[in-house]
Amino acid sequence: MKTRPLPELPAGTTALHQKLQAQEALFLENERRNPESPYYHGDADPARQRRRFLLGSVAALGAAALAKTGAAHAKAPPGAIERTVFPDPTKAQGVGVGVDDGGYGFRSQFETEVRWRFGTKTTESSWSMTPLEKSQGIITPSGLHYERHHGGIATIDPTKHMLYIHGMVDEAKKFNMQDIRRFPFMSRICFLECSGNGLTEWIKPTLKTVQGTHGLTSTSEWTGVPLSTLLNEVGVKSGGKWLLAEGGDAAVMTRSIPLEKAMADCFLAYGQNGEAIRPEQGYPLRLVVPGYEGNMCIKWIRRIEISDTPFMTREETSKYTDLMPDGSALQFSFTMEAKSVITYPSGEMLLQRPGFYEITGLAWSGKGLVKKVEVSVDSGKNWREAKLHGPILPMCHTRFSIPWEWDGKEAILQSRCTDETGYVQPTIKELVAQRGTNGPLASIYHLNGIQSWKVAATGEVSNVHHY
Ligand SMILES: Nc1nc2c(c(=O)[nH]1)N[C@H]1C(S)=C(S)[C@@H](COP(=O)(O)O)O[C@H]1N2
Ligand SMILES: [Mo]
Repeated sequence: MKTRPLPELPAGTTALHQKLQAQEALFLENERRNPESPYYHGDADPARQRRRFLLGSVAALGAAALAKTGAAHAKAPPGAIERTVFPDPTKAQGVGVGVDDGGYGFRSQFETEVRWRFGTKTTESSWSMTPLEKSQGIITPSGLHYERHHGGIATIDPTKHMLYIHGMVDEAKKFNMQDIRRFPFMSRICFLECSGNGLTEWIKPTLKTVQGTHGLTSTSEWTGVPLSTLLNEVGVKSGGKWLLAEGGDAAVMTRSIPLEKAMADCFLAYGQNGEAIRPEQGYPLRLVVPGYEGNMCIKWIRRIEISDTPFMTREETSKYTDLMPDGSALQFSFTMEAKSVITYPSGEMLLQRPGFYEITGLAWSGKGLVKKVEVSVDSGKNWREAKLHGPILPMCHTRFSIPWEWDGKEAILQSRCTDETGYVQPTIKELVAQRGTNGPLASIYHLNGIQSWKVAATGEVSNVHHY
């Protein structure tokens, strides 16, 4: 049965906000008890503390027995295999090569962060978000890349997959994956961002963590064929100005892309971070449109049609338009404007004591390079320029950091990105003034306003709106 994709957002702002808050509260309850989590708030529950003490003494008593049986186990989180933890790893052999990793490998059982799924009714039309709070450098591990599917994850046999290119071309052609792999390839590290990233945050701070407020963006190294190579192969007729990209999933997602952009830097990716692209990201082939909103990067791509006009698909008439204050809708708002966010410290973390902290975060711009990131710790009164860590690449996440001596008093942390065009990341208030509040959540798409995190005197960090 072919299912129609659900509407992008359930109607009713409050219901959605409440549902998301409840779901995130549950997630946080678990994280707060996990000593490996950045959200660890110590063991506040006295009953749990007592159990811990008892376990501690059992462990001391059992040390001799442990040496013989090699026992204590740590509970493995998803994406890890549970291995025995020896009190002294120098006194026991480690795990043999290839014994329990299936030849592929897993991360440490002590690393617990996972993607977090938004509270939609079905898992097929869903978002899942990257845990940015523990991110390091700029690459998102493939298993933590954010996901946005309108009709579930298509399962496609690469030996049967075809890409058709037709319309205003000299000769319509079809390519199988072997054909595509024979063309000269390219690799590029760039970000993808869902234009719905932050959609809950227009009216009031809603989600508590940076995963919730900003987790619909990730960075990968993508490998594939420039779209211009294939378009030259079929020969675009003069007058061709737009192309339609169509996905081979249940949603048959389609979007119009200006030919000029397609020829400039779009590419068809079959590789992600050194291996085949993941099913969630569009295996075996996806379109990458650097710097443009994520929904244009059609996954499981099976058809490209050339035309002289845009195709006016559902995704560019009903969805992915921006409702303006006068009731008109802005169409084809492709570019993801400059944005940044502090990932550490961020919402729901607990600073244990005053003193030194290295504030860090990510900045990016769909228009090119990040030129400057400034950080304020006093709600925007004073700004200091942060250090940008290499590699600094156009249309790519850029890591920044800045030292901070916390005096133990309430502080509001903010970051502000300036890109190479001179564009400065605006406040949320400025954006609301521009876009108005006609949409179901005020506005929906393209929220790139400055994020504020409040550090309370207790050390608790929370999501606030602060201008
Ligand atoms: N075929 C197809 N392509 C698609 C989608 C989809 O549902 N089907 N979702 C789009 C949206 S809205 C986004 S934000 C990105 C998400 O890419 P990711 O899941 O690899 O992060 O893919 C886009 N391409
Ligand atoms: Mo999206």
